[in-house]
Amino acid sequence: MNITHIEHIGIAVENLEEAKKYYQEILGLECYAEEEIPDQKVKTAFFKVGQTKIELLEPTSSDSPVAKFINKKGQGIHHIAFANPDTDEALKEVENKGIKLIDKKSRKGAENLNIGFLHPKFTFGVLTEFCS
Ligand code: CMX
Repeated sequence: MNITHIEHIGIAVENLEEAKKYYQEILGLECYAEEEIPDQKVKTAFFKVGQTKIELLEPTSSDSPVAKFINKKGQGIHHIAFANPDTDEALKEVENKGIKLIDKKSRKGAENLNIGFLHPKFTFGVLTEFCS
């Protein structure tokens, strides 16, 4: 395992435009990209904080994993994403160590990254993503 840094922190929000105002106007961060990811049923907005990004996630449908999360737990930190050189290798490695995966193989996420999720039941309640 060769995790290099926290690539991003995903934050579930009900309304992207409202949440963006807080990051822009109160914290003074710049939203450098917005993207819809139909596969994940979310709209995203990105802010850079050093090497790490904040990824705001608004669900685009009521069966989006993010909509389910908000209904159950409310708005807030949804996942943490660790950068590493090869997501497929990292997924295989943790699976061999007994961690249940959501994604057996990497798929394309925001910013064209190769992403894969680990199940929060096996990661002490934190939905964990690998990305490369
Ligand atoms: N963090 C911590 N725990 C979470 C969670 C999260 N983000 N999302 C769900 N859970 C927990 C639930 O609270 C629930 O716990 P209990 O069994 O104790 O009640 C359990 O996981 C099962 O959750 P559920 O609501 O019943 O929903 P599902 O089983 O349908 O799905 C999960 C759960 C994690 C497999 C699903 O949300 C998933 O596949 N997530 C990964 C994909 C994703 O989140 N994509 C959006 C991000 C987009 C991006 O960044 O690219």
